[in-house]
Amino acid sequence: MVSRTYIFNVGNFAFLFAIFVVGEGRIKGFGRFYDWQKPVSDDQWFIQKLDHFNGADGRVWKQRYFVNDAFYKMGGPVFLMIGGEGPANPAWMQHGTWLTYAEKLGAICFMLEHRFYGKSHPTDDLSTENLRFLSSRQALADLAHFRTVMAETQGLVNRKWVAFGGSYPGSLAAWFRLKYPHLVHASVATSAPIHATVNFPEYLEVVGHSLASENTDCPLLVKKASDILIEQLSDPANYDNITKDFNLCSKLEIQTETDSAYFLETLAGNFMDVVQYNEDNRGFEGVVGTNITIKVLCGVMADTSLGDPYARYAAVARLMMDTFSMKCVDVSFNKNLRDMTNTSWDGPAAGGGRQWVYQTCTEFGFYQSTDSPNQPFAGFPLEYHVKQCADFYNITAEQLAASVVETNEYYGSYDIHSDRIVFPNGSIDPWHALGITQDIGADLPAVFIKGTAHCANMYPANSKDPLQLTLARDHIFLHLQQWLKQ
Ligand SMILES: *[C@@H]1O[C@H](CO)[C@@H](O)[C@H](O)[C@H]1NC(C)=O
Ligand SMILES: *[C@@H]1O[C@H](CO)[C@@H](O)[C@H](O)[C@H]1NC(C)=O
Ligand SMILES: *[C@@H]1O[C@H](CO)[C@@H](O)[C@H](O)[C@H]1NC(C)=O
Ligand SMILES: *[C@@H]1O[C@H](CO)[C@@H](O)[C@H](O)[C@H]1NC(C)=O
Ligand SMILES: CC(=O)N[C@H]1CO[C@H](CO)[C@@H](O)[C@@H]1O
Repeated sequence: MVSRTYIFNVGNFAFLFAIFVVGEGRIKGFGRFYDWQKPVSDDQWFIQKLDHFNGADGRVWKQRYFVNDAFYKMGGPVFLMIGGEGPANPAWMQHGTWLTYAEKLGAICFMLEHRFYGKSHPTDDLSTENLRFLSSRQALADLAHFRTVMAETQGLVNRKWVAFGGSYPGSLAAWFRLKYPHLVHASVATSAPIHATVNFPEYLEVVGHSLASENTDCPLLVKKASDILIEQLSDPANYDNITKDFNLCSKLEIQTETDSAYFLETLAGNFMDVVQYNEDNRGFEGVVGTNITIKVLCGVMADTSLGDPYARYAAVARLMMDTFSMKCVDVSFNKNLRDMTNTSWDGPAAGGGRQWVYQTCTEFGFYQSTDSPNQPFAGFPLEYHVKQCADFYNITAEQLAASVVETNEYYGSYDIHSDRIVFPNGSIDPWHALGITQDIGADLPAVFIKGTAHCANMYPANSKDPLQLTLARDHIFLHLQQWLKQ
């Protein structure tokens, strides 16, 4: 699960949860279903329908999945990790808290890659025409079909299936239980945004609070820096200096509001990424830069030896570039537009950017705008995000608004009528603002973890984890244990 930083040079997208592919490692092989000599992180392929909602369309494609039956005990449950808006990372078949649960409960573990991400290509390309087969509803129907066929072919019909997911797949885990209760016994829906909304200004409010939790001056310094920068942008005479200060790949050009919004969002993205993943144990996924934390960024912002807040903001940008071994940062919106409209599977945004932004334009919104006065950033308002739906996919603001309303009608938003779903969330994570952070009922519990970021409870335990995180993992396990007896 990569931050946005991996897929794009610098994060310009609301990547909730993308996934790194690391090729390393083998886990114990299979005795039962597969050639035991094969490493279990080998790609497996499932024949899937293209369109679940049109019986007259018989087209099929191959969906990637992984299996690990090292912990399976006859009669044990089946764990299904739901893939999200990036390639499914086989590292999760070897690491992660869900495997600790699997070991204790004797579960067999599957992970299904989400359609249109990674190697799961339902169509020849990513044309807007083809992307109409990309939706959470189709993805849930993929899960249902996978679950049904695997149960029959692998002798798992009478087993209890448990769905896991973090971030957008966390929402899918909750909705899978909600919409297909006969197929899924229980779900762990981590850091799941379950309310769709076109505008999501609360995201940056939480980023501000999370920075303040480190140092109350930190968001104020960021605001000062952002204000100075915006003032500088008003005079093209400053562009040479800005280009140098922020190590831009080519001379800054601001011709439209979109150009400046894209530039400012790119710089704010440094803070958004770090806050979203603060101190999460993501090293096993091959993620670099996990030592860049809120503490580090706020340390730079408070360092008077670096100059004024503007100079410190530039120092943060350079620190991020060094960390990710980038020579320079590209802030040209026109280049981004070319990348995002490239429909090839080899294209520069095919790692997930083109697909995920399409899902935001047709289902969720989730636009992290600067529209709230109670946050430190400025310059990338809702209109800027909404316009991209038109620029990239010819989707109007009216279509976007209507589809977000429909998403909430279909899934019920916060009004979840179900049971056996647990909703872990982290207080530092900006996404908790759209999540379930208070128990809906005894069988729909929230686990709100003070001080942790996005999906913290899913990563492997670490001796440095705060006590409340360890307790949260145990708490989730107790729910599962109890539910599996029902
Ligand atoms: C650009 O930076 C240099 C060196 O810091 C400074 O002397 C110069 O005045 C700046 N230019 C503008 C237009 O502010
Ligand atoms: C983070 O780790 C990298 C590599 O281990 C190191 O080069 C870098 O100095 C560290 N950065 C900080 C801010 O600790
Ligand atoms: C799309 O991206 C691929 C791979 O980078 C490139 O070869 C191709 O020329 C691009 N297509 C367009 C239309 O730019
Ligand atoms: C954009 O969509 C409208 C209908 O919403 C259609 O009339 C128009 O041809 C489309 N334009 C492109 C470039 O696809
Ligand atoms: C901020 C917030 O919503 N806090 C709630 C989180 O969930 C717990 C229950 O797990 C509530 O007690 C908190 O009030």
